Amino acid sequence: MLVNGIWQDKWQPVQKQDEQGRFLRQTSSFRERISAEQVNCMAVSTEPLYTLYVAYICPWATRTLIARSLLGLEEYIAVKWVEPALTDYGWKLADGANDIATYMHELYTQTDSEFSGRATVPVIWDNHKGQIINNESADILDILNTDLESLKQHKLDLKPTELSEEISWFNERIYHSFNNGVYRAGFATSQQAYCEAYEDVFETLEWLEERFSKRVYAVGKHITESDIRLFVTLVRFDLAYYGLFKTNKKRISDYPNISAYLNRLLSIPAFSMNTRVDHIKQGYYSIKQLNPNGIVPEGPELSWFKYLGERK
Ligand SMILES: N[C@@H](CCC(=O)N[C@@H](CS)C(=O)NCC(=O)O)C(=O)O
Repeated sequence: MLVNGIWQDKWQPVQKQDEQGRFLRQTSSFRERISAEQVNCMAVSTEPLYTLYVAYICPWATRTLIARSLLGLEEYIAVKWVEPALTDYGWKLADGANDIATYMHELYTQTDSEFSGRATVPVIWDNHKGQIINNESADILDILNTDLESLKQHKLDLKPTELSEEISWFNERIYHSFNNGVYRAGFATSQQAYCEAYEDVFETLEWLEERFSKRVYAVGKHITESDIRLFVTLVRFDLAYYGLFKTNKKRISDYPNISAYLNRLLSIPAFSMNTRVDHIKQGYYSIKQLNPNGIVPEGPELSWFKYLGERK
């Protein structure tokens, strides 16, 4: 991580803990939006004015990738990605993405030379100013859906006003217990903290299994932001969380209704084309604290790989 703009070489991919060994996620620091005036410039520009920097391993970054594809914003927002495994210098930009920096943390210090904190993905980068404008995936979802409304090539609203309350409720219901719940289990450093998280994860999965006995999508009758938020955790579960994070009471494949829902989403290109099994496995299993020898499991073989084609 960075302290006053200087990379700390004693860095470990371990997150903050409370005194009971519970994992605490850092809050995001760059929270700007894209103004109407900037949107007008984007509409007439011959090249993308913004770039999303992502990791395919990262569920938060993948939220933004799926939204960009679903909304048809590809020509306005470029994408650059990092290599799947975290290095001693944090995320390393992949070949072809490293024209302005070698590591993600350089984007943070190019924006704020005194930055202190973790150099996380996703970020949305202003190509002209050479600065991060936002590094919070929830904001970026909103930027793509709302600020860039007039640029969408697919007329889809990920948070329609009439469903907005239910979407926020659903998002809240799954965030602590499931999206972040798997991380709370994986990074817990006490049995108690792990057990609390494990209980939350499986209580939520039972609730979802029941919910999807009657529903096609998470909220309402169409795809919304809630489907994106749920999908990114579901799709990583059997590949990484079940083994590495010890959330191993059941696999997603053991829940028929949730599996059917996952398959339904994966049959949509915006979901399948932003799912990289190789990055997910290599990335999670490179976390030295949890897997010191770095061995990446060969399995599992999952029936939904059929949706991924060559991209697996
Ligand atoms: N609040 C952020 C969280 C992003 C986040 O935690 N990203 C992880 C990858 S999944 C990361 O970049 N970690 C690097 C680090 O912690 O140093 C968001 O949702 O955008």
